[in-house]
Amino acid sequence: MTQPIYTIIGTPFSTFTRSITLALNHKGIPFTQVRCVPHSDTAYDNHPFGFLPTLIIHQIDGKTVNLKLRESAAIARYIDRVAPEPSLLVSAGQGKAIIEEQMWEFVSFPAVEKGVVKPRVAATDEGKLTDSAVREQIKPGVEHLKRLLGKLEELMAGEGYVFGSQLSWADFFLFPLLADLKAIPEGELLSPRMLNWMEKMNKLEAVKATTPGTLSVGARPP
Ligand SMILES: N[C@@H](CCC(=O)N[C@@H](CS)C(=O)NCC(=O)O)C(=O)O
Repeated sequence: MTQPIYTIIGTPFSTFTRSITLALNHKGIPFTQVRCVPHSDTAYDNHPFGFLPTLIIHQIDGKTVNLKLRESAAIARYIDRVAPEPSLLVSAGQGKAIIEEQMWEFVSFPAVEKGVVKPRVAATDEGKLTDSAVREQIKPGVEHLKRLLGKLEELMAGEGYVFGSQLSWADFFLFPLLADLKAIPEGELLSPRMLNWMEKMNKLEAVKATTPGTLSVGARPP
């Protein structure tokens, strides 16, 4: 069997990495995944700041290049260019999009992981605090996240995917974050609209293929 021409550097536990592997799976692009955590030697070997993910493009037009592409937005643009179909872009008029670039507003929501999911998981794994003590500790993050989720929902179409009937990068960037959130007690913040959307997402083959190794099934990195 020939080796895939793409390698993704990053643990399946990483939400940005999962956004990219969701798209690779959805578009039927074979890849190898190297599981590592941010700021590990492997991460630094492939990314100047030790972040995840990096996409290694081994060949271009049959020529070996082993090019390292960093930043998930850059990787998404590359994937769209080499594999435009099935499209993950939205057109003006889809869902609440007035212009197509609004889709890219959905690529980064640090409030989910930094303020809530990471401290909750760290406290749970440490096992020293009661649930109510953890809740007290992360209260400001939870309040902030509550407001963010409300605003996010206002930007989403009333039903279906983030932009209605068209599955897009917005879904693939948002889903890993909210799937993690759903796995912890603060998942109670998710509204019926968000939960319906997640149910729809869970039916996708790409979501099923990228679930192992994530917090949503209780895994830990790498
Ligand atoms: N802007 C980067 C962000 C990637 C990112 O934050 N990845 C996380 C893992 S999901 C990471 O490497 N975090 C390390 C850190 O924040 O120090 C991208 O879009 O690729």
